[in-house]
Amino acid sequence: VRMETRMRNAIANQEFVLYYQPKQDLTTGWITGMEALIRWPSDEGMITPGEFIPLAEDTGLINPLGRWILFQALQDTQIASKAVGYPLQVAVNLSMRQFQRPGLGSLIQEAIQATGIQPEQVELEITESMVAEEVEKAINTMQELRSLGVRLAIDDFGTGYSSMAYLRNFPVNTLKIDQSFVQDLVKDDSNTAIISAVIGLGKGLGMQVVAEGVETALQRKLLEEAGCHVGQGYHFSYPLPLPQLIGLLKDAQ
Ligand code: G
Ligand code: G
Ligand code: MN
Ligand code: NA
Repeated sequence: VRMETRMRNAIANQEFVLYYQPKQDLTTGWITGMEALIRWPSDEGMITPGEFIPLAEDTGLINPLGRWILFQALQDTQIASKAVGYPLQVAVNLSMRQFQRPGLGSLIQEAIQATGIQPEQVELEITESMVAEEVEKAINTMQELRSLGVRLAIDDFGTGYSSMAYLRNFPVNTLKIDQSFVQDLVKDDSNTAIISAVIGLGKGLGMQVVAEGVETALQRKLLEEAGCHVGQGYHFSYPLPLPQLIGLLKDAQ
């Protein structure tokens, strides 16, 4: 069967699953929220989003799938927040096509109302390449989203088109430093110049700075010393199904 048909059926049959990777405040050690990462369990094992998100984009299936992701992520966050007794933040990745589609604001508004989540608990992740094409239009969309009270993050920062000059015009709350920068932090004497500069850039613009792909205690330590606010990566936890995430959050309390 064609992949497209399989995907269409999988959406209808709710075969997709959201995993959640915790984010830790590096100063307090508290888990303040998590990023939703989609998974597709199949007979041949997990199909990764790297394999099906591009196809979902090309076929337009990202629209029904993206809608499901938003509603599910916000609902799961409500469940997890109630289980632990404090409001968690959830970061949801948007794809290019979702970001460019008219009506995204209404969709997000609808998901907020349906789940009763506070808008400030929701962070939408976009990438540099999504805003590079038509910058003015992208800024308008970002402003519309911010007016709903949700947060915005630039994901994979440092890998895309260098929109550095535009960055200060983007109404974004968070800068997520790409994991390639974090992976360069390998030795005690390793040069932290680049990552320190990126952290300084984000902080200078008043953004929360999140480091992705933190895999070791040393990386965590160097990031904290460089003033990074939040860490995410295998050092803290792999992405987990909701029940395991709730278990981890409860153990951490
Ligand atoms: O979790 P990781 O391998 O599995 O994710 C691979 C890529 O897929 C990343 O670039 C990530 O941003 C993207 N991705 C993961 N989940 C989602 C999602 O729910 N929506 C979109 N648009 N992209 C996602
Ligand atoms: O593009 P985006 O940043 O949304 O996707 C994050 C990707 O990084 C996902 O595929 C996720 O599973 C993966 N990931 C999360 N933590 C780590 C980590 O510590 N190391 C590596 N190599 N990948 C990670
Ligand atoms: Mn992301
Ligand atoms: Na990223």
